[in-house]
Amino acid sequence: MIRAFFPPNHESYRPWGEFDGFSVESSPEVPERLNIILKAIKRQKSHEIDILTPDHIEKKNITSVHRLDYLDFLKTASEFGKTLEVGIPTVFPVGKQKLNKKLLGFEGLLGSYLFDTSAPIIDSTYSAAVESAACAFSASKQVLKGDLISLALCRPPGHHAGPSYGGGYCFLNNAAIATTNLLSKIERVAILDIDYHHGNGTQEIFYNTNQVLFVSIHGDPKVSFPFYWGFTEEQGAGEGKGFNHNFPLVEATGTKYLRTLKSALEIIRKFNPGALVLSVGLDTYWKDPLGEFKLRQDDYKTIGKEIFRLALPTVVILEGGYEYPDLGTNFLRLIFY
Ligand code: Q9C
Ligand code: ZN
Repeated sequence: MIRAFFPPNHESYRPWGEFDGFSVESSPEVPERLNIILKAIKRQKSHEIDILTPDHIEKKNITSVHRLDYLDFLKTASEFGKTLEVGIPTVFPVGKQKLNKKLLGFEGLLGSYLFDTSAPIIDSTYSAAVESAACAFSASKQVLKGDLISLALCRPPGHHAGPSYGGGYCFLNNAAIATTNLLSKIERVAILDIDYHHGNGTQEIFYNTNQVLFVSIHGDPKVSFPFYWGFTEEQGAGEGKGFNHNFPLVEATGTKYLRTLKSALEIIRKFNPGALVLSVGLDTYWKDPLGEFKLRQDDYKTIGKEIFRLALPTVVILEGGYEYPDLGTNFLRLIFY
């Protein structure tokens, strides 16, 4: 039996929108995304999947990844959001040396904790982010208890969130929270991030450690969000040097993608990890409004087959994917190939 954790109140979080360079657009990171995946899971009969709500996550299991001041900011800003309607940064402290956050007002805090306009603070932001993180944490607990695979149907997503910042629809790094929990019992954990966008937050969180291998296949940052991260040159630092691998691609089709995936999986095998955290984004789909890759429905089966040939205990974390109704079926194709 496979356990899938979902955040029971995720529908209360409907992000307001984002500035995309020309105009304010409504956000594609909507409750319907998760509902369509849940529906697809309930419809399928070939595997027994238990859909569960996560246990409460303790604060210490979030602050093991995120700085306390950032967590406090999310909480207070969300409370503020009850009266303010929406908090979105418009001015960023680019070039400002030694930023003393204690001096900042609300607008200043927004611009120093959020790196783009896509992660709005509304009253439900904090509770939704914590529930989503709880899903990842619960899924990782199950794998530590012996489950071979456990699913965290996270919403909002997490891989763009760093130690003290959010952005790209993300607030808390669900994959990093799961990984950190796995590290309490497992010496080496590999993270494979197959979302269309580079998982800059996850990369930064584990950049200096050799206990976590981070491998990502994503749209080339020259033309793709988050633009400042995801280059091949970023290979880790200090003890973590050589434990970060980026595979930026321009307009990949299935064949090109599969070739890259095989190199990525070879690196993971050599690392010989005790567990895998799989950050799954389905925005690599040809119909996705955000991604520029051209993956087809059947490609997800091949991708799943290749990944699960690693035969590692795996925590699956949902990241992006904005085309529905195929979102749910593509997710299932990847997991059950
Ligand atoms: N007009 C994830 O997939 N900006 N995040 C997109 C579209 C933000 C993607 C602009 C993209 C964030 C988890
Ligand atoms: Zn994405």
